[in-house]
Amino acid sequence: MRDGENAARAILDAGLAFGAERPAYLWGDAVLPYGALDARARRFAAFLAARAIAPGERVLLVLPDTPAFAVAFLGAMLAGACPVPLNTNLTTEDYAFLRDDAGARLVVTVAGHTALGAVTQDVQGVCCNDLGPPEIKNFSSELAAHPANDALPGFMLYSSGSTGRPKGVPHHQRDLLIPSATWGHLLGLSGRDIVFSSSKCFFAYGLLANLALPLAVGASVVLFPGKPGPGEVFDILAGRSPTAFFGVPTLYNLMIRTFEPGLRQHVPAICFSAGEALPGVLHEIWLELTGREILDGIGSTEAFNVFIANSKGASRAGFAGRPVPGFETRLVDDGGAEVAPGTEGNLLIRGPGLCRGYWNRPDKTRETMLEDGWMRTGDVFVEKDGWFAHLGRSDDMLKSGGQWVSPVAVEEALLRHPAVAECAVAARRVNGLDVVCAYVTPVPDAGPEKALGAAWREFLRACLPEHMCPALFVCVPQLPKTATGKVQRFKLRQL
Ligand code: 3SK
Repeated sequence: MRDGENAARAILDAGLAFGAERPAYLWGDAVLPYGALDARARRFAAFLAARAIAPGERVLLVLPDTPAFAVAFLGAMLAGACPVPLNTNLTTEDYAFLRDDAGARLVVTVAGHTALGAVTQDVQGVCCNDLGPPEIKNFSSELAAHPANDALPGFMLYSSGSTGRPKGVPHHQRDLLIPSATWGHLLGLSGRDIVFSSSKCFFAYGLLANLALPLAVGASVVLFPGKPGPGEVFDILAGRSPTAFFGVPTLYNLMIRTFEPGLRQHVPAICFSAGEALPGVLHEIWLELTGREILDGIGSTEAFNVFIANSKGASRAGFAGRPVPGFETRLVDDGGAEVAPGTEGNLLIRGPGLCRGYWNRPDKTRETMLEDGWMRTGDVFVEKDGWFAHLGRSDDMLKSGGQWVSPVAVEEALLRHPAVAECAVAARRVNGLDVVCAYVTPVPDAGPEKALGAAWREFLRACLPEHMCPALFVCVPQLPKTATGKVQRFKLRQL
């Protein structure tokens, strides 16, 4: 990309190079071709300029997954403004907080949405239908793309983390183009692909899968405005024949539990998983049922990319994969010293497109963004022969008998028991001491909790060292999860 080149212009041009008629977005029975996406985004840019939205100004997007999201996101970037996609399921107070934190004067949403409660005398609201604000259809003006400027935020996402208030993660405009040249290249995505992601556009993973990766190569994207359950995903796989599916471990687990042999033919060649460590057992069962690998990987909002991933034909169950070409990795102890090979350590990464600092949070920036371009990911990994196994978030690691226990490793073993539908492992305080506790959702009609606990204890003793075996088993009807499907282990610790 040339210096100063507008990244939204570049990504639209990349898609348009395959022909204006090629479908960019498919949703319901409708299709939005690349040519129409481009025209709408340019009109949206002019529409923002007419509302005196300045370069670098944050524009909140509270939009479900329909083409209106892409029109508003790319249109705002074409105008040089900074789109800020937000979770569509927040409260009015949350939107007011984020509006003030981002210093936004414009909220783009849909009619009747709670986010309209954040509109004030000084903050405008714009309502969209599936294709963007109805006004832009007849908007006569179109804006030439505003040059990119690294001194201004190009787009910004909010990272909620497990606790504390959300942090704005600003990215330069050009960071939008890096994932396609790195992770997308590893996946081998091309203009022939049709992608579908269960993760929503307002999350980094969803924005990558629904916009940054596919548009850069002229692929088509199937959008689903709600939160798809396993049945809806299978309907889309059967009805739209995507060639690449981006999901999360919880959803793959549900899909495995409801899988029917007739669905095998509809499973795409690329099945990717991120958001949480994929238990190796899910990879193995999926491969057996569908004949397809699940490519696990790990990314972050701060990286706006996946930086460790498995690749097609060379995946390993139980491993997040190898560093994506372009990224460097280091595993360090709490003092920052490199750990010995085969020892667990905190993962640091360095590579193109990482966030340079949080929005108005110098304290958090200092903790996370280190010298020489290295960034703390907050994840603990162990490396074996170049392959990285994810042991959990550093906050979730627990100590038992003076030794570190990876909740991910215990969950992986327990999930292999036939009476376990889902499980999560966290420390629980008993008589002033932390003990390993497994929270389990049993399969239906699995039997009484006491007998199950005894069976699980015996099962794990046969495959895990003593210090990793949970001292307690607690049955729960469901596990607490974030909107992205990540288990909230900190909530379990509070039970
Ligand atoms: O949610 C995640 O962990 C994630 C995965 C891939 C890319 C980006 C993100 C934030």
